[in-house]
Amino acid sequence: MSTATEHWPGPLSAAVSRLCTGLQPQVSERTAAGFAEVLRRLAAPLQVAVAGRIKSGKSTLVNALIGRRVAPTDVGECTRLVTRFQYGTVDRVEVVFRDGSKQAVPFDSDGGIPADLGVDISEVSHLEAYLTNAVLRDLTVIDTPGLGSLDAASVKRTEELLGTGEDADGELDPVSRNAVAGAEAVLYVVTQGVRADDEHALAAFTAATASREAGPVNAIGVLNKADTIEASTVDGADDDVWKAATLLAEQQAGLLKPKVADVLPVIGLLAETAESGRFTAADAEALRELAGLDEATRETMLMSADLFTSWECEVPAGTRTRLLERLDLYGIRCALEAIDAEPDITAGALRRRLRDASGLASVLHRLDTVFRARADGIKAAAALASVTALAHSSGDLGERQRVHDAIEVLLAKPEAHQLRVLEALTLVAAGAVTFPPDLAEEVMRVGSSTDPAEQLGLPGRHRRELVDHALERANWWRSFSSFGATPAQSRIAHVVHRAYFLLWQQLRAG
Ligand SMILES: Nc1nc2c(ncn2[C@@H]2O[C@H](COP(=O)(O)OP(=O)(O)OP(=O)(O)O)[C@@H](O)[C@H]2O)c(=O)[nH]1
Ligand SMILES: [Mg+2]
Repeated sequence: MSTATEHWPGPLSAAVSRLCTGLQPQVSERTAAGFAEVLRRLAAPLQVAVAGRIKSGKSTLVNALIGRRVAPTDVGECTRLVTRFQYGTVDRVEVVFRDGSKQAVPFDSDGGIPADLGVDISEVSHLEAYLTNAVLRDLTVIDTPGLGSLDAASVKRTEELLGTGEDADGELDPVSRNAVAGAEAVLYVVTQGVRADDEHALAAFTAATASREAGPVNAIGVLNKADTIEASTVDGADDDVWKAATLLAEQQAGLLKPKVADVLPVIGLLAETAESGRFTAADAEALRELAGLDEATRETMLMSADLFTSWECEVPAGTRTRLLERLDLYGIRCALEAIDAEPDITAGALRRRLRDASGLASVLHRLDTVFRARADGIKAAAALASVTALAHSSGDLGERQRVHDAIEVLLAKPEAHQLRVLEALTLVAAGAVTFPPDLAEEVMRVGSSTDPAEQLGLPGRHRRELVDHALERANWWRSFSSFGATPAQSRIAHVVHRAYFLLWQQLRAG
């Protein structure tokens, strides 16, 4: 296997891969097999699990992210299974059985994974879907089964399933497999009804990441089904659904932090419909007809799903049911308002309006800044954790020492500094090391972006200003680390100082 940087998400992952290849001849066969798996995962796209409670809209969101209605939603046995969506040159789906054997399954007539597979589900480990969709080139999306309050056993099942992952050929023993298992990042789906301190909801989260720590570095939350929030019940929302959703998402973030970087409101259903080609010209026409109804009829119909489909009107009931399934009442209302404002709006423009209303763009942006931009650090950290766990479980003290030493050498390199920043950020976010609020915020900011201006909290400013500011903060954190700080704070201050210093060097050179 080549270790050229372009095969890895970045310089740190490349360094970790060199560490693995270098150590392989010096460790037991069993550990070496584990390293091979670590190497394979390092070169693969970042694995993001979509986790959360039963029926929170995980699969719907997966479809929105991939831009294709491929994950079965609502009913069917597949919603009980882990499905891994990864990039492939030809669309295909495989059932992977517990014994490691595989069987291809055909897509259904709509191009989705069939809700029922026609195989003995108790024998199934998970599904592998290979799709040509470009998003999957640098993100593997894992749909997980929903976990309900009476469903504690599912936690273990998800853990197991994610653990087996692609390694279905049985080369690894269970301990090694567990050491390299788990998604590297999590998109955690909550809905209004879910309390953030619900232990089952959090169990789902832990299950998705298996042996790894989830935190602000590799996890974001979404408050899904924002459209179903009763705005009048939320203080300060002024009867505005999106405002209510934003307020509730902030509350959830307060409860869930530091488990996640942020909680964003989203309407998965609208996002799915707008992104997966499910919104057609015929839908737009039907909406235009509905927009033409008199105000009183319209308002009555929009009062409930029942009234919407059963009320006497020219648009056929079947068409209305279809609209309801794709947009729900909130989406329909959005569309009607868009048509009111611009009667000649095209179907394409209407679709974009619905996409805008779904909040998907912010989720994608966060995925980019939290996950994709950090893929190098996240993957390298996950790989190092696996390497450490593998060495630890080998029982050979000499081997453990060799691995330990190699990791020490790696951590001393400048490219490894981002690991220290991620570590520091996690400690601060978790409250394990406390700082005054403004300093804590600064630590989070430095570690939560790869864009220098954003890291410095000076978006849009001139580079000259950024250079000066980076140096000023580097100096400040250095003196803070030497004077004024507790030992724990001092360690973090040192990391922040160096981050600013490296940033200053980079800005000055660039
Ligand atoms: N109104 C509304 N409905 C949604 C939204 N997202 C998903 N749904 C609906 O909620 C139902 C469940 O969605 P799924 O995507 O299957 O949920 P899930 O979390 O994957 O469910 P399990 O895998 O069975 O746990 C479906 O009928 C979706 O259409 C949303 O944002 N708004
Ligand atoms: Mg599902």
